[in-house]
Amino acid sequence: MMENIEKLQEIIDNSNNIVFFGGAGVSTESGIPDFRSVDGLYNLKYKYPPEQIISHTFFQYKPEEFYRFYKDKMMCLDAKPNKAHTFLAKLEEKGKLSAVVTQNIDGLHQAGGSHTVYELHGSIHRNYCTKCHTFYDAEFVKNSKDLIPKCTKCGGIIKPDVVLYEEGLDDETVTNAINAISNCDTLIIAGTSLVVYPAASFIRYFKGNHLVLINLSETSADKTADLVIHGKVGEVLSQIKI
Ligand code: CNA
Repeated sequence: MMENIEKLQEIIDNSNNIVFFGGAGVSTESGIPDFRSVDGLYNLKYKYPPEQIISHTFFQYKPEEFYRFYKDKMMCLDAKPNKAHTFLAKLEEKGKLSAVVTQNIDGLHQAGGSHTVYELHGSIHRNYCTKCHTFYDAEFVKNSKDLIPKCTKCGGIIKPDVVLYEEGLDDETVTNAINAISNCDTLIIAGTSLVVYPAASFIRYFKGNHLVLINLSETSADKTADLVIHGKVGEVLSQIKI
C-alpha cells in the first residue's frame, strides 16, 4: 500500500491537469450508502427493487413510492464532505485539478469547496415543478408536508433534477465532462463500479499519461489503469501531500 501511495504522490506532483471521475463510493465515507456494495441500497430488502423505483416510469406511475424511497434513502441532507471531497477542492485551488466529473447527486463536492463539478446524473439540490418549472431546493422537497412535494404556485408535482433510469443525460454536462477527460494528463477514477452507462463509457476518452484507479472492489478498468489502489478513497487521498 505504501508503495502505491508513493506512486500516486509522484503522479500528482508531476500533473497539472488532473480530472477526477467518481461515483457513490466517494460519499460512503460521509455516511451515504452506495448502490452496489454489500451494505448498498441495492441489497436492501425493499418492497420494490431500488433500480426500478428510481426510474422515469416509476416516478410517473408511483410517485408516492418513489418519494418514500428517495427522500429516506437518497436525500442525506445532513451528510458532510469527507477527506476525498476536501482533498479535491484543495487540488483545484492549487491549480492542479481542472474538473470533477461525478455520477453523484449529493452536492458534496461543491459543499467541500470544488468549483468545476460536472454532475452527470444531476443533483438533489435542484428540483422543478413539472408544470410551471418553478425551482425548489432540497430542504423544501425533503420537508414537504405531503409525501409528494407540490408546487406552491400551481400545484404541479415537483421532480428532482436527477437523471432517473430511462432518462437521458444533459448534453452540455456530457460535452463538458468529455472535453475535460479528453484534455487532462491524469485521470483519477474512484468510488465507482463503472457499470452505469453511458457515464462509465466517458473514461474511454482519456488519452493522457496516467490512469489511476482507487476503489474498494475490482472494476473493469483495473486492467488498463497504470496504478490501481484497492482502498477507501478518502483514506488514500488524505495521505497525499499538496
Ligand atoms: P455503485 O455502483 O454503488 O458503486 C460504488 C463503488 O464504490 C463500488 O465499486 C464500491 O466497491 C466502491 N466504494 C464504496 N465505498 C468506497 C470507498 N470509501 N472508497 C473507494 N471505493 C468505494 O455506484 P456508482 O457511482 O458506480 O453507480 C452510479 C450510480 C450510483 C449513479 O447513478 C449515482 O447517482 C448513484 N448513487 C449516488 C449516490 C450519491 O450521490 N452519493 C448514492 C448512491 C447511489
